Amino acid sequence: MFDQLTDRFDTVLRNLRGLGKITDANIQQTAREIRRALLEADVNFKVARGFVERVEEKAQGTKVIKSIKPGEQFIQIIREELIQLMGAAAAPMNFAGTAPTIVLLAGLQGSGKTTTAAKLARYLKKQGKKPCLVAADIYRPAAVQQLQVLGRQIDVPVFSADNPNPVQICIAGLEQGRKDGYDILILDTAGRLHVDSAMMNEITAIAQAVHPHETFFVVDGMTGQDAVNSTLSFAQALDLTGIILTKLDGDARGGAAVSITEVTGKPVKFIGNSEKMDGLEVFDPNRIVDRILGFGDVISLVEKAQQVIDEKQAEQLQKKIFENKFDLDDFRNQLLQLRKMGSMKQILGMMPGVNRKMMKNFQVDDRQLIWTEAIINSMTPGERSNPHLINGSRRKRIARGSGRTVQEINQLLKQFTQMQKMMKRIGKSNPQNQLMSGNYLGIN
Ligand SMILES: Nc1nc2c(ncn2[C@@H]2O[C@H](COP(=O)(O)OP(=O)(O)O)[C@@H](O)[C@H]2O)c(=O)[nH]1
Ligand SMILES: [Mg+2]
Repeated sequence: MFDQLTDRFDTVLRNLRGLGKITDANIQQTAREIRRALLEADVNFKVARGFVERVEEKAQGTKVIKSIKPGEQFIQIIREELIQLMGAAAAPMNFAGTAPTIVLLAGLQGSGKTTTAAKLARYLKKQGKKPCLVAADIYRPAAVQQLQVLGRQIDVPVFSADNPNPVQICIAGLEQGRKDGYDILILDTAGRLHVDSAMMNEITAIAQAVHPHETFFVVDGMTGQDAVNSTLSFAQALDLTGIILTKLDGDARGGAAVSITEVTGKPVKFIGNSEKMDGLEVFDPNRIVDRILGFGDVISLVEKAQQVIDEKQAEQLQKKIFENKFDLDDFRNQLLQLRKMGSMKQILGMMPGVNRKMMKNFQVDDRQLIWTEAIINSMTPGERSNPHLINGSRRKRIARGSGRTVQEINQLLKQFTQMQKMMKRIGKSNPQNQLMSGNYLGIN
C-alpha cells in the first residue's frame, strides 16, 4: 500500500530533516519534489497543484519564525496538509436512530461490493451489532451464491429471493430483517462494467425505496483517477454518504486514496486491504498519512495486537517476567501470537522508525518464525523451562528432531538468553512494560 508515495516522501523528508534554515530555494525544491511525487502516484493534477501551493505558502510563513528545527517544522506542515487533503479526520459510520440501519452498496462490477458487504458485516458483528446481508445482484449467475458462501464463512445470514426485481428483493429483505430483529441490513447490489443509465436507474430506485442511512460507493482503488471519475458520476445520481476504497493492498501508487475526497467532497470511510474477510480497515487520515510519511502506525499495530493477544495470557506473562521466570515456552507463545498478527513485513511496516529503504533490501522470511517454533517444539518440557540443560548432545538431538542445523539451535538459544536478560531489566524497572520487541527475532 502506498509504497511509491512512501518512497518519494522518504527522500523529501530526508532532505528536510537536517535543514538549518528554510529558504526560498529549499521551499521551491521541496515543492517540486512533492508535486512530482503526487503526480507519479496518479493524484489529480489540480489537487497536486493546490496542495503544493498550500504547503509553499505555509512554509513561507515560517521562514521568519526562528525555530530550533526548521526542517522538522517543514515536515509538520506537509503532514498537516496531507491530513487535511485526505479528509482531516476519520468519518464515522452513520447509524439509524431506530434500528435497523440500512446500508446500501453501489459500484461498478468487480469493484468489490460483494466482498465488502461481507467484510462490513463481519466488522459490525465484531462491534456487537446484529447484521444481515441482502443479495440483490440478480444478473450475475453466481452473485447470490457468492454472498451466501461468504455469509456462511462469517456466520451472518443472507436474505435472497427468487424475484427478478432487485427493488422488491431489497424491500422484502428489509421487512424480513426487521421482523427477525437484525439491526443492520447490508444491501449488495449489481454493478456494470461501465457507468450506464440502466444501472443508475436501478440503484436510485433501490435508494428511493429503502431510504438508506449509509450509501457507500465501493470503488477499486487500483484504478487511480478512474476511481475518482466514477465516484463523481455516481454522486450525481445517488446521495453518497461515503466511499469504500478496495484493493489498496495491490495499489502501490495510492493516487485515488490521496485525492478522492478532495475532488468528490465525499469521505472515505473504509478501505479494503486484502481479499480476506478481515481485510477491511476504518479509514483515518491521520493514521494513513503517518504510514505514508514513514512515521509508523502504532495505533494500528496495537489494535492488531489486541485482536490476537489473549489478555489472561498476557497477564500471566507479565507476572512471569516480573518474577524472572520467562522461559522458552513463553517465548514460543509470543512467537505464535506474533504470527497471528500478520506477516513480519506488515508488522515491521507499521513500526515507527523502520526505514523503508532498509525494509526493501531486507528479506523478511516468515518461515523463520515457523522454524523457530519447530526447534522449540523439539525440546522436552524440562529443556524449555530450563534451557541451561541443553548441552551439545541435546542440541544435536533437537537439530535432528526439528530438521534445522545445530548452528540455528545455537543462535536461537543465544537470542533467547539475550532476551531473558532484557526481560530481567524490564521486570526490574516496570512490570507493566510492553513486551513487543524485534530484538529476539534477530530482525534489528
Ligand atoms: N486484493 C483484494 N481483492 C479484493 C478486495 N476487495 C475485493 N477483492 C476481490 O475483487 C474481486 C471482485 O470482488 P467482488 O466482491 O465480487 O466485486 P463486485 O462485483 O463489486 O461484487 C474478487 O476477486 C475479490 O476477492 C480487496 O480489498 N483486496
Ligand atoms: Mg457482486
